[in-house]
Amino acid sequence: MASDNGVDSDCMTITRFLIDQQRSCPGATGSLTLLLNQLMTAVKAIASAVKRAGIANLYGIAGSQNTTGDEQKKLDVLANDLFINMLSTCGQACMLISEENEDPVIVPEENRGKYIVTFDPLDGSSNIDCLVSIGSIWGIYEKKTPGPPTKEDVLRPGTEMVSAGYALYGSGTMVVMSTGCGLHGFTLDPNIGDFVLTHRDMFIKNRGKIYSTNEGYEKYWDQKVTNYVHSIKYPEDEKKSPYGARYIGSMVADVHRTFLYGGIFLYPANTKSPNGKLRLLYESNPMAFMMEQAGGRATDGEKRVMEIEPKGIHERCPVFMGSTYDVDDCMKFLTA
Ligand code: P6P
Repeated sequence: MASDNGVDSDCMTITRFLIDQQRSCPGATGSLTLLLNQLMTAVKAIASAVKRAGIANLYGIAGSQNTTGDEQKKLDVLANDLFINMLSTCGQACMLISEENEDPVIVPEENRGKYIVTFDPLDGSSNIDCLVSIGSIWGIYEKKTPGPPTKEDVLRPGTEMVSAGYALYGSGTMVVMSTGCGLHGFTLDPNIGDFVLTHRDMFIKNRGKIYSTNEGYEKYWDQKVTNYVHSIKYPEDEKKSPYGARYIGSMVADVHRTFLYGGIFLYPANTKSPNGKLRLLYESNPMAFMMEQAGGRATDGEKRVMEIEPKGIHERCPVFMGSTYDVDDCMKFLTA
């Protein structure tokens, strides 16, 4: 409980929460806690840069392009540098997979640890200049093979992840993460410059009233996707009201709302993007890991996203995720 001067003398920070969780995880050495602490430093620095962007002239195109040809904005470059510098110097990671880097970043041998981190350092960056919420997404694997890290060490299904999380840079800054023991949300308290637990044991409703997708692409969708979306916009039962539509175009913001309010987020494959747009290793898998921890579902239209065997580190996949009953209803149309 906050005392008079707005500081809770017994606040549950992320670090304290992770140390508590570590105690109940046999064999935990504190290595993941140290890695996540460094990751939080990157997140706090990005949050500060996002808030200052307009004043500090961090908007605008940095001139370079990332692996998928997106124009890189200055904040994208800064966020990527922060993730790489914080994670490659903490002695807990051996390889980093970033949306912004064509090839894996191999940590110098003297700094290597046992974890592999996949991340999108600033997702939704096309929204930066209009102040719409953006985010960072990450997934963590433990390297299981001897010798120097290679791509094969991370081309594994999401079921082998040990942790996943996202940061949301919006009206406030939140981190939502899981280490496999439930999904928990932490809010940045500017009074102490640290994240404090505000959403313990997040669970998604088994059915919502919101669908979230870019309907501008309906022309390119498979008919089965159109049939599903039509079914929730024009319910057969006259007494049922249609689902509401909410789409921000920033995955972290759209999925965060889905966690809190329920419903379904979908980015289907379409004739322009035969595998969908979202990347498996550092967008869909981390979100799928967290969605299942929160009691939700995440599929690619056929199977669990986390069962996909990746072939490439920048591979894309279709995504249908959210409340179990909503995803199950959607799957009935997709598999009809
Ligand atoms: P579209 C942002 O560029 C992003 O990678 C995700 O954050 C978001 O969900 C998606 O693309 C939006 O894509 O095609 O609807 O603009």
